[in-house]
This record gives sequence, structure tokens and C-alpha cells, in this order.
Amino acid sequence: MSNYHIKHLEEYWQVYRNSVRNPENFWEEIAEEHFLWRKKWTNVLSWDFAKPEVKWFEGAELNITENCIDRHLATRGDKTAILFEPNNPDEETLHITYKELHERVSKFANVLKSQGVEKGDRVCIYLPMIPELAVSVLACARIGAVHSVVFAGFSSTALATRINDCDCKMVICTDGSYRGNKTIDLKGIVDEALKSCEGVSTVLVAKRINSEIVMQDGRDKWLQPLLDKADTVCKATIVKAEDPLFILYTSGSTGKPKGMVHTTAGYMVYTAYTFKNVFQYRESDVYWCTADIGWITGHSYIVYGPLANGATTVMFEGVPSYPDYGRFWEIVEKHKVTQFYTAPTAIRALAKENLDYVNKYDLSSLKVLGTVGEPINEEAWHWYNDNVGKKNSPIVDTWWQTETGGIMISPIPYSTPTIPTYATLPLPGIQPALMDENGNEIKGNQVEGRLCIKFPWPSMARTIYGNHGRYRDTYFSAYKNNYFTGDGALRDAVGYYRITGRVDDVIIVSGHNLGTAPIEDAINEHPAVAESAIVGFPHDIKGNALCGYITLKETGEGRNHDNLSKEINQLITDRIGPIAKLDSVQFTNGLPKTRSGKIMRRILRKIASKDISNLGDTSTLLNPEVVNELIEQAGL
Ligand code: 7RM
Repeated sequence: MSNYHIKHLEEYWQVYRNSVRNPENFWEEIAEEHFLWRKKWTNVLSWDFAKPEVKWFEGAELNITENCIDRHLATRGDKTAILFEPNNPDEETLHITYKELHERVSKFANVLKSQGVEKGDRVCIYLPMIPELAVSVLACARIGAVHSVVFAGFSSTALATRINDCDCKMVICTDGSYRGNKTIDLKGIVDEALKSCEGVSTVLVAKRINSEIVMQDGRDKWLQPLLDKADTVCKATIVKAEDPLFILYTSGSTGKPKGMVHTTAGYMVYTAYTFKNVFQYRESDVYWCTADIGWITGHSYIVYGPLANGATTVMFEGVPSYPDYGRFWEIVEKHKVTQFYTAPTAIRALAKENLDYVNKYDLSSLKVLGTVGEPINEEAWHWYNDNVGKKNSPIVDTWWQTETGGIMISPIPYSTPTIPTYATLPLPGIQPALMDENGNEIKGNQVEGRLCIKFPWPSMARTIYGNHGRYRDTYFSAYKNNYFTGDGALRDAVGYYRITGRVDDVIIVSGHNLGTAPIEDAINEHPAVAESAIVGFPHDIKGNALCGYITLKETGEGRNHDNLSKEINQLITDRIGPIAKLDSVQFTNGLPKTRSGKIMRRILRKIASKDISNLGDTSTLLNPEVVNELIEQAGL
């Protein structure tokens, strides 16, 4: 029997050791016992990081939607698969059972077929967080089409780039979307994008906000009438283990976005296994990940991982601040959410607000709290732990990437003792390594270096769409025979990992390597500070000096900035040392963030260096107006 469900720490270590000693046996047993295969593999793994080429479960045939839906029908047909919570709390929650999901996906898949979509074709999905998003993703998978979900907050330029890069022939969108008390004209954005996308012959439009939109004759079709006519049965198209399942774009530090290609069997096995263990999902649990399906977190841990386990997964259309800052907690209470998974940026935003918003609700259903997306600072960790978890729910700080497909380093809740800011231990099958500047592995504990992965895991991206050379150069050339993550990390005395941030966030000041995270942690301790970001800028003597961009809490507004700067530098001196003091401080109303909540330090670096001639790709910014404000403030 394989060890699919880890329940205590000794078991983790035993499973982990076994997974490293014999990775192929380890994954083969899990694959064999927990999934539905139409044909078994002939070879578990073949790999060569020099090419690079990785294949898992070669020879196997399957359909991932049979694993996520059909096989649950007999035992869980009436169980809620997707619990849809709309933007507006007055609108009704929707409970979509596995049976209903099966019918919806089948119908949608038949519509895709009727519109000429075939196995291997790329379909761009540009939808808000409504059931059609999950359903269309699964409908593509049902017929072996490759979905490319583009987050429906991206601009028309960003959308067009992504449609063209992988030659999508179809776009699926809505008339518009709700975001808090605003609506967004999604169809207008699609129309603008398609002016430069010749390959798109069909646009399927779902109605969401009932706005007046222009339908282009021959190209645009309302989804609902097509669904009404569609057959409720759609035989799953059986695909090969290494057939592509989806493409998902991730922004590079420069240049055009990278279309990461994920394949079918390995991705399914890994996301299912990690979902089960990292969230300790039990049959009657209600799991909620607040991410958007437009990000990898939503693909792996709203759709595929949970559904492969027959789970109930919440899909939330709205934002944390509407109708007020209690919305998340209201939903937790209403649906008795057991696992709650969100991002540090959301936690910090909520921590800025009155605690009454949290305390008003009964959060006692919660068993596991998760975080992902960036290093979580200590203050945010404690706020989450104290006020949401009531010191009673373990926090899983899950480190992973779009490229890794699934969670790589994370505590197993109720097994791994947690420490704030530590992602702790590698999951079974994951072999991390820390590297020094000369490309050598740093062995032992209490060391810091660049984080690599030495051995393939089932859900790793196989290539960058249309550019295998870039895939090799970006991930497999810095450290021979290793996958390079782009992150720095330290390993403490007991072997726990702490991710210190992107390696490009390391700033060398007077010859000292300073990570941005600990300095930001120190600044954030100041009671008036809401959020901060540190960047380096050229300095005649130090090489680099530090500039801090700081947003204040309501309580800090109106305070004298010179005094605040002094207090903040004193905190940094106390926590890290005078070497890490800021040479320049800019108080601001906001920090430039990507739509997935990551601070775009690249832009701050430019402003701090007083070089704004070329700000690079800003199409993924959530709040471009902040950039102008910062530029003005800096007198540039
Ligand atoms: C899942 C996701 C990947 C980058 C990654 C890190 C950072 C993500 C954590 C984290 C510290 C974490 N995919 N990151 N999780 N840093 N602790 N728990 O976010 O492709 O969008 O981003 O995000 O730098 O390389 S992603």
C-alpha cells in the first residue's frame, strides 16, 4: 500500500526517505492506487535535465476529467463539487454537485466540438470567477483541447500577446464581470485584443452582467443557446500521459511572458497527492482557496487537485473588501469552511482594517490555514495565526511556482511543527538543493543559497510553448543538472527552508548581501506601517544603497515623515544592524503590484535609480496609477 495520506511526522520522514531512495516506485504506487487509467504506463520516468526532457508515466492513457468527475459519480454524485459564492452577497450561493458538474462539462465539451475545437487545439479562456470558468477548463480537458486561461484582469494588450503566442483559435469570455461595486467591460477588452489576433475564429460569450455589447457577426456567439441544444453526454477523449493539458503564462523578469506547458498524467497525480496532504482534506470538509483560476494556484488547488480528491471546492467571484472587509470571514462562517488558502498580500490588506471585521464571525470550522505567493512577513503571519486561526489552526506556508505545477515545500499540518516565515520541509518526492555563486551545492544545515531542485517531480512544466531553448536557458543552464527556481532560500539547523525571495531581490550594500524580506519585516513592525518594499539604487561608496517605499496605516497618516523615517531606521538598526538602514524613504499611497499580488520591485528599482526611460512591461500591473504618483513624488 502506498502512503497517500500522511498523518504524523515520523510517517512524513519515512515516506520522504522512501520517495528519495526510490522515486519511481513511490510515484508508481500512488498513481496505481488512486487514479483511473485507460491504459497503464510502460515506463514511470525518463529524464535528462541537459536537454531538458522529462517524461512521467510514458505509455499511459487517461482523461483527467474522468478522474476529477466521472469516477466520483457512483459514490459522491450528490455531493457539492463546486460551491459558487457570487460577488454580491445578496445573490444566491450555487451548489454544483458532481452529477451536475458532469452534465455541465459534457454539454460545454459538446459545444466546443460543435464549434470545431479538436484535440490539441488551444482555447483561450478569459472569464471571471464564475462556474463557467471551471466548467470550460474541464470541458477543454474532456476533449483533449489545451486551455490557456488568461486572468480576466489583464489588459487587452496582455490578452492579445497571450492569444497570439500559442495560436488560440477560440476565446471564451463574458459580456462583463463584477468586481466589488464595479463592473468591468470584458467583452470590450476582448474586442480590442482581437483587432490584432487573426487566428481567432470564434468567441463564445457567457452572460454575466447583462450589459449591452457588440456581437461581431460570424465570430461571436452567445454560449447559453448553444449549451441548451447540446447533448448531456460527451465521451471523454483519451489522451497520452505526456499530452499537454494546459498552457499558463508567467511573466519573466524582462521580455515577453513565458507560456508554461503542463502535461496530463504527472500533473494530475502530483496536484491530487499534494492537495490531500497539505490541506489534510477529509470527506466532509469544505475547502476554499481565494486565488483566481487565472493563476496556477487556482488551476491546481481550486480545480484539479480538489476535484481529483472528490472534494468540495469554493469558488468566490468577489473581492475581500466588498461589501466590507468582513466578506472573507462571512463566507467562512456561512459555509463552515475547513481549509482556507490565501496570499500574504490579502492578509496584510485585511490586517490593516478593524479587528471587528474578523471577530464578528464564527471561524471555528477552520482546521488549516494556507498562504502562498510571496514570503509572508512575521507580522502578517502572527495576525493570521492569532485572529483567524485563534492559535488553533496550523498555517501551511506553501512555496511553489507556476513552473512547478504543485506545492513543493510546505508543512504537513498537524505533523510538521511550524515556524513563522518558514515553508519548512520538502514534500515527498521533492529534492531541493542550495547552491553557491560558483554553482556548487552547499551541503549541511544553517546555510543559505540559491534554491534548485535536483530531481524531476511529476508536475513540473515540460517546456515553454514554442521556445524550448528559453526553457532550457531560464531553468536548466545556471546550475548543471538542476532546475533553478530563481529564488533564494536558507536551510536552518533542523533542515527547515525559509524562502528569502527572488534572487534578484538580494541587494549588496557595501559588500553585504541583504535580503529584502528581513528588512521589510523590521519596517513592518512599526505600528504606523502597513506595507513596505525595499530596493537598491546605485551609490558611489556603498555600491548600492537602500530605498524604502512605505505605505502607512490609517493611524500613521498625518504623522511627520522625518520622525517616522528616523523611527523606522532605528527599528532596522535594532533588528538587522546599521548596515541595512535606508538611505532614502518614500511614503506612498500604494506599491506597484502585479495582479497576483506580487510587488514589482523592478519598477521601484527604476524609480529609485532615477531612470524611468524604460519601465519595461507594465501590462501586468494592477495599479499603474501608483507608478505615476511615485514618479511625480520623486520629482522625475
Ligand atoms: C504559486 C505561485 C512563484 C514565485 C516563487 C517565489 C514566490 C510563492 C511563496 C513564495 C515565499 C512562499 N506561483 N513564492 N510562494 N515565496 N514563500 N510560500 O505563486 O509563479 O506566480 O510565483 O512566488 O518567489 O518563485 S508564481
